[in-house]
Amino acid sequence: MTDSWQECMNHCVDVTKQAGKIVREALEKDIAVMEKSSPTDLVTETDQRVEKLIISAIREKYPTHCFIGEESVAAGAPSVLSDGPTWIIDPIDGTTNFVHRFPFVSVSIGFTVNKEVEFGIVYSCMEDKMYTARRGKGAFCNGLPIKVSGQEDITKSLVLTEMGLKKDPEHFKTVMDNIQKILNVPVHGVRCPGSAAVNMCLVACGAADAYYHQGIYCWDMAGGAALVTEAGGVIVDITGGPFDLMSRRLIVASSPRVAQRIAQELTVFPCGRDDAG
Ligand code: LIP
Repeated sequence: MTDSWQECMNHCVDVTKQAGKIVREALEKDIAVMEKSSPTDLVTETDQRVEKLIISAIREKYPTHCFIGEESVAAGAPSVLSDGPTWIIDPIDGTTNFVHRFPFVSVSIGFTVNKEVEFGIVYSCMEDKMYTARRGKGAFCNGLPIKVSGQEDITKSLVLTEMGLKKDPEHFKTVMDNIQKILNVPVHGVRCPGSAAVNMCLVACGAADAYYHQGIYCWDMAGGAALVTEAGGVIVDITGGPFDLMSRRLIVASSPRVAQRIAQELTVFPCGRDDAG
């Protein structure tokens, strides 16, 4: 029996390659930067162009499928996850990195059916690394299998997070306090690479042992989520409970033990939901 989602995944890899080529070419030219919700929430003409290209190339082949795209939602499209086949797209994850040519910039696409991630593709454009993961079939980087470190000891872990959400001073203080708590566990170190999707791929390939974040979006998480689980890692809610793709928060880790130990340290703050309307 043909696996129709595998056909979608093959198409997704082709489309992601085209998108990645545009991002790489744009890095060679002047980048005009626009602000979205705040002076630190950036968007470029390339984000918008790449999202349009991805959606039109997929819609042409799969006209009945649904889409949630970062720039489409910014322009007013709904962000609701249905049971139907849904493509969740971040055309440039790490836009601030892109603007500064800081080398973690990715195109991230996750594909869900019945609200479950079937596959995820993350192309780290400047590193030229194509990460792919299909449910039940493993995770790969440029075609070679990858796996998490398997680290169980938080005190031997390298932990990733981001300092994103700065608009609300109280939340920002919690973000900084949480980093301090994790550093005090102690861990080997904390890093903020600037692209949620790349962060998940770094955990998936064992270069880091965990990543946590409150205040991101489903398009930052969907592609990388498949990579982490297929590489043998875990993905849970920031509280340590079950992961919810629309909850805007997550912990991914090399082992359940490291994930739960991080959850134990973190103070949770309300960051809304993607599907809150
Ligand atoms: C970004 C994330 C990054 C986070 C930023 C932002 P974008 O996504 O990948 O990790 O710190 O606040 O959400 O906006 O570049 O797609």
